[in-house]
Amino acid sequence: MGETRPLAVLLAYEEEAAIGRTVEELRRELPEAALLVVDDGSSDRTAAAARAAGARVARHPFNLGVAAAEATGLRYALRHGHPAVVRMDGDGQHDPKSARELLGAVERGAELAVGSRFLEREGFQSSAARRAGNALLARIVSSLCGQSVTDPTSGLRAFGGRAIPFFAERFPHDYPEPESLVWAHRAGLCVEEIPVQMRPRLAGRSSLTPWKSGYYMVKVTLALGLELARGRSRA
Ligand SMILES: Nc1nc2c(ncn2[C@@H]2O[C@H](COP(=O)(O)OP(=O)(O)OP(=O)(O)O)[C@@H](O)[C@H]2O)c(=O)[nH]1
Ligand SMILES: [Mg+2]
Repeated sequence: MGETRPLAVLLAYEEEAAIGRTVEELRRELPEAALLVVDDGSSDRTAAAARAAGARVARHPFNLGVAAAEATGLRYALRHGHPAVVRMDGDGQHDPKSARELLGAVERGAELAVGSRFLEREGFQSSAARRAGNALLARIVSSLCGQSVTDPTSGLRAFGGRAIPFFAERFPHDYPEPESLVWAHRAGLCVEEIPVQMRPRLAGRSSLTPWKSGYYMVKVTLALGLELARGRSRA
């Protein structure tokens, strides 16, 4: 209790090659934040590398997925009284300066601030196929939320106010980002997109193989379709 610092939560799965440098950069460039690495049951030396670089580590005994790891970070923040949380990738793709901007938006009243690569279209833009998938999801999520959303798959996001207990208690399964925007909107949370630049991963391998990307699109589109049906049945 009594923590006044924001908390940076780094999600990491099999990131032994990148997590050390990511932690070191964050400690240097975002010294105002406390730091937690959530190691989601990695079989490599992710947890040890994060600790060696000076991070506190919460470790899942087996792999539970990004959504559960995000909730672990938010529960930690609630328990320790952190007023704001910024979630970042453990592979160095997210710039600490952008994290600071998202935390600034939370300080000004946003409850969920999402870093968008596509508002100013600068920095690492991902592959053409993934941009196309993102554009499709952006159209669906924008129409469900009645608010323009340009980067619904962004994992660089900050939480404050009611969004911390809300997403500590419930989370969409598998890939939570697009669905969680719809949930936040329905709960009346203040959601804001902020332009950010991302970078290529520092080292290691992407968890998203072409097969998994296909699964991602089908699963998330179906989940958003269910959200649409739920919204209609409530109306
Ligand atoms: N908690 C948790 N984190 C994961 C899991 N899979 C990947 N991650 C982390 O989530 C972040 C994003 O995953 P990436 O594999 O880099 O996916 P991406 O950033 O969309 O893809 P690239 O641009 O190719 O790096 C990274 O920090 C990973 O370590 C998982 O099963 N559980
Ligand atoms: Mg990545």
